[in-house]
Amino acid sequence: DYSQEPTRPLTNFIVRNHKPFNAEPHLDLLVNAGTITPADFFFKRNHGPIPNIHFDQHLVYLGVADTPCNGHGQDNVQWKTFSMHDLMTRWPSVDIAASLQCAGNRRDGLAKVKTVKGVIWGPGTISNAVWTGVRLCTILSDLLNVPKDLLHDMVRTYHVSLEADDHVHEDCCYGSSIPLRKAMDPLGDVILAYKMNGEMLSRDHGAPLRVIVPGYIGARSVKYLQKILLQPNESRSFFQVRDYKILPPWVNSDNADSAWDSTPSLGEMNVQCVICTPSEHCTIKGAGPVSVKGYAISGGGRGIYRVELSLDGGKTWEPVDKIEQTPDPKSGMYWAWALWEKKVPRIRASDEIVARAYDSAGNTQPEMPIWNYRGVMNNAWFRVKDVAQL
Ligand code: MTE
Ligand code: MO
Repeated sequence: DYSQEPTRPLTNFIVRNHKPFNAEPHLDLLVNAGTITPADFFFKRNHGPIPNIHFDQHLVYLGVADTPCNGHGQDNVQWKTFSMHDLMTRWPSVDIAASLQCAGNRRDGLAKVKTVKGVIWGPGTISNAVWTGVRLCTILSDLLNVPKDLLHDMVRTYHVSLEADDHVHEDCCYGSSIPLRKAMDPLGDVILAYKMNGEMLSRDHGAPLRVIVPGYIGARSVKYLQKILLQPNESRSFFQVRDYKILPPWVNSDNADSAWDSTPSLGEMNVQCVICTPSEHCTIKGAGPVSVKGYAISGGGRGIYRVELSLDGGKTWEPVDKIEQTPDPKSGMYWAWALWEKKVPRIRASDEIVARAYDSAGNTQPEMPIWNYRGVMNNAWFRVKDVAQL
């Protein structure tokens, strides 16, 4: 039922779907909005109608299962609950700046190679915000009466199933899981967030409560959070086991069934780099130098240490002039994107502008798109052609 959707500033966005609402900001607006993306420019990715959850009545359920389970309707779990008021008063809150990037960012590049399944996103399905909330590890250590030693043991094999209070057609609700080791890592910065950029979460972005899993694909940052279950297996939600996987290139719609189970679910992001301005087929007025701007990011908190630009389709490269990326002041991890810039003297119509990044582990990007049926994690060199400077 889409009769209660929030209103959105549509002019900032390229709308890929209205029901469910899926939209990415125009790239020039995204990069010019600065390091912290205001909600009005922040991409929006939904699998169903936006739920209307009553802040005061919302309860989050928390439990531990000792046998593998599917997460839905677990009778044998002793649930604990906390309200939004509990969350905001019982535990200290922290601010974490982190980017969310959909695993389907740049799916359009893979769709050009061969048919893919999914929303055909361009390169704007990423944004960065400061999230305020409570560390998941604080809540788990405090509320669950699991002895410290046992929790320490569970960290090696357990998962945290995260379920939403919404309705989607693929499954009973949106759900996902992350390894318990990520949730319990005090430097992993996983939080249950109720504020975005200093304001209470909007409905589009998960009100009243969402998970933020820094360094991971956006799909793990579950919005409208209702259930948290520690379990010995990964979530069996559609979104964990039948989606968000890089299926091998020989797998397509006919033979995907058997490949899903043998392919791991995505967690950490790969290295990504996009040119936001100038855009393909644009005309720049004036003969002066052109400022080429974009973003870059990697997964797992790895920083971007180099961004390179080519004007000749990737034959020769030069470093960009400036890369701005700030690590989290407490953990030292790079959860937030890097914005970069390079001034080039001029751009000729025959130039092909290409960008690529390297992260602190030396990971970089493939020259050509690597096709996969779900069209995820496309991080091929980013190319901009046909820019005219008059
Ligand atoms: N959580 C719920 N409950 N429902 C959803 O559809 N989409 C996921 C994730 N969490 C989703 C969700 C995906 S795929 C992404 S990329 C991010 O939320 C998008 O977050 P945003 O809409 O705040 O940008
Ligand atoms: Mo996503």
